[in-house]
Amino acid sequence: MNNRRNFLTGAGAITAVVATAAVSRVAMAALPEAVMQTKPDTMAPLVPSTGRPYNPVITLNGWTLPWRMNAGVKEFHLVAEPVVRELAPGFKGHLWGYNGQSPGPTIEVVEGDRVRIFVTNKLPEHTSVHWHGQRLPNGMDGVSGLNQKAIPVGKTYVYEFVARRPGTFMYHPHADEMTQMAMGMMGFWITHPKAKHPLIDEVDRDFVFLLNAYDIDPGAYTPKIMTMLDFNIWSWNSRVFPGIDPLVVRKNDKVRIRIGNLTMTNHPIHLHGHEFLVTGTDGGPTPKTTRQYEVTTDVAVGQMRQIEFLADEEGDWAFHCHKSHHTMNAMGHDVPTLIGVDHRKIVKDITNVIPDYMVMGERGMADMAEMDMPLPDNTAKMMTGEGPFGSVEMGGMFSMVKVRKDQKPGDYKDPGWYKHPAGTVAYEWTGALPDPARFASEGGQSMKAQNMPAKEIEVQVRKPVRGGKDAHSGMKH
Ligand SMILES: [Cu+2]
Repeated sequence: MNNRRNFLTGAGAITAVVATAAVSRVAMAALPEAVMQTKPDTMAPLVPSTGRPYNPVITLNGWTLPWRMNAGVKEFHLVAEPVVRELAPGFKGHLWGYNGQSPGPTIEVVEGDRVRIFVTNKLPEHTSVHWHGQRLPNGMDGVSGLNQKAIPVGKTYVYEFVARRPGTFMYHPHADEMTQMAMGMMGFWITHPKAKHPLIDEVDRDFVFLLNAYDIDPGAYTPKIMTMLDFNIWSWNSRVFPGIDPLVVRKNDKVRIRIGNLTMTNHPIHLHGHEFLVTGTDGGPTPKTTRQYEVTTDVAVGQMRQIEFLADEEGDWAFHCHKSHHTMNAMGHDVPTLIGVDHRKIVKDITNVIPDYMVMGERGMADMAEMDMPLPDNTAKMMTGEGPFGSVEMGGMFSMVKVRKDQKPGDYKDPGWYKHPAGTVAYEWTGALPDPARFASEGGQSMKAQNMPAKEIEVQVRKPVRGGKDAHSGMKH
């Protein structure tokens, strides 16, 4: 009865009329099982065994929520709750999420499906779920206070609507959003087309992940929720490199990757070795005339982007956010640039006082990846990840698209490192070197020091004369 009462008061008068019949059916049946997931692995795509068929997506370091069919309605059960998420091996976050994980499970339905989602609130405060990008009755849009009462602690609310347009969507709370999204509450939603769609191609592999960000002090477990800009954990599906699984594909597969951004800044997502088309946005599939080949696409805050390419080049291709600070793990941002600074004298003085003192950065920051500095417990190294040729010196929003000709269809297992054919890897030159072409400047290789200004310079600022002559061109405005 609780469900029924909450549903009716929450949904408002208009949708209550639509939902009355559904609610009585709901009241007869027990809640669908709340399926939980505690492992951060990439789970195999969930091939639909009931409902209409579709080609399932694969959620990077995530999973798809199973459903049950109830008189033609697809029923899901989301549980909003505190979770422990492994962000990378050896680094855990105390987050909030759904069904044991942050982000929550991906929800996959087919265009035209009637969907009923039970949302149980096990958080310490009220919540709601907004179905980002969907066409639905206003009372199902999930903005607490505006479209419904917030779901109180311990209660279950029901959302019900028809998935009207195919595409890529997200879900997240619209109640104390700042806290709940900073804590990791979000998930993906895919509506597959009901029939062959002129703008939606069939693909061999269809990956999805969310861009999210946290501010977790080294050694701490809980994100700081008041942070607006200076995040230190830049993650995909609440994982950071080297904890993000590779996107494994078979050579000549047609690949789709769907990316949603629920951080507070934009992320230019960059793929190596291939060109892709942006085939879909928040609004659905893009018209074919607007598509152009890209190697980087910016995913702005609150946006979804869907890219497609033919994976016809074998190898381990880097795939990452192009903001270089976003491919780093936690670091102190107030570290000064020390390149070229000679520390020998000062280090000697400091080690008299602090024997363990270590200076960083006078040759660049690559030392960070090579040195095994003692870190506080539960801290991801800033630059890390061991590749076949040494440290990859990355963190954060970085993974790889691994293209293999012998990868079996439907096999997503990591094939290990790419074995380069002989003679196709950059190598050291040990022969005689030709003189490099170099701009012959007066100061040689380095910039000549100049004392500027040599003498005092007077600057005159002249205001343009309105309606008069332009001093530079003599033209009348
Ligand atoms: Cu970024």
